[in-house]
Order: sequence, then structure tokens, then C-alpha cells
Amino acid sequence: MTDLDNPLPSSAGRVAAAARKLGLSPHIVTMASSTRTAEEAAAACRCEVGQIVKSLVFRGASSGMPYLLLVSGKNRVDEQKAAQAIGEALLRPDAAYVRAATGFAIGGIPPFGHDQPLKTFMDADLLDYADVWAAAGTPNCVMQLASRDLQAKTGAIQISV
Ligand code: 5CA
Repeated sequence: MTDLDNPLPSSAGRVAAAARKLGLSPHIVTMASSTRTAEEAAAACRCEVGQIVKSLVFRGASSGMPYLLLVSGKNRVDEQKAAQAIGEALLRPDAAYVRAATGFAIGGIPPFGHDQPLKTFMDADLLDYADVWAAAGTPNCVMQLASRDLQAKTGAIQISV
């Protein structure tokens, strides 16, 4: 693991501040290599791909509202199943919508610290791991979190994806 976080990029600084507000103090690590995808993040963090938290934004087909799905890096979302759990059909928004909804660019979307509170759902498989790694604002910043903290602090509703 390479730690180059001196100073943190401003997007990662916003995540650090949000974490502190939630009573968390994860160490945000700036990796020398990309952590844009779950596979890259797992290699950089030297963890299982299942421990990587994908922060996926969907758009409600009727409400237009954004939903955040925190998904294990080993899983793909079955959109029909997720829609049933959420109670609304889901659309895959474009990158501009995702940035507007969260304040962050795809590849670095954190699980908390967004510009607006997002209704959040969490893949139950993440709770099989004591510790998980999530993006921390940029495509090469990550942070380690206890999976229980992730669920408790985001208020995520557990679903099976
Ligand atoms: N940093 C890593 C691991 S923590 C990360 O952010 N992974 S991720 O899965 O949460 O973010 C990438 C996801 O963004 C992809 O799986 C895909 O669902 C979505 N995505 C990628 N490109 C686009 C795009 N052009 N428009 C909408 N969504 C996209």
C-alpha cells in the first residue's frame, strides 16, 4: 500500500469532514494506482474484491429521485430485484446526473458526505466482512470502514442485490 496523502485532494477532504461529523475517523489513503474500479481498488488495498464498496447511483423511474446502492465489489446489481426492494423501477443515470446528485465524479463516489442526503441501500453481503473499503471522493482515494459503521452511519436499508 502506498500512502501519498499529503495533502488530501479537496474532494477527499470533504469526505474526511463528513466522516468526522458522523463520528468516524477513517484514514483516507491516496493510492499511487487507480482505484476507479472494484478490481483495481481490491488490488491497491490488498483485500478481497468482495470487501470493496461500490457506490452506485440509480434514478427512480417515476420519482426521478436518486438512490444510492452500496454494493459488494463481487456482486452485480439485479435491477429488477433492487427495484422491488426499493419500491420503484430504476434507471441508470448518466455521469452528469450522478455528479449533480452526489457532488462527486463516478469512480470516487463515497458512501456518505454527498451534497444532499441520499436514500441509501446496502448489499447485505458487505456485512459478511468486518472491514470494507470505499471510495473517498476521488478515483484513487479510499478508506477502510467497519461494515457495521457503514450501515449504521449511512442509515442504509439492507437489501439482497
Ligand atoms: N472507486 C471504485 C471502488 S470503491 C468505485 O467507485 N467503483 S464504483 O463501482 O462505485 O463506481 C464505478 C461505477 O460507476 C460502475 O460500476 C458503473 O456502475 C458506474 N458508471 C461508470 N461509468 C458510468 C457512466 N458513464 N454513467 C453512469 N454510470 C457509470
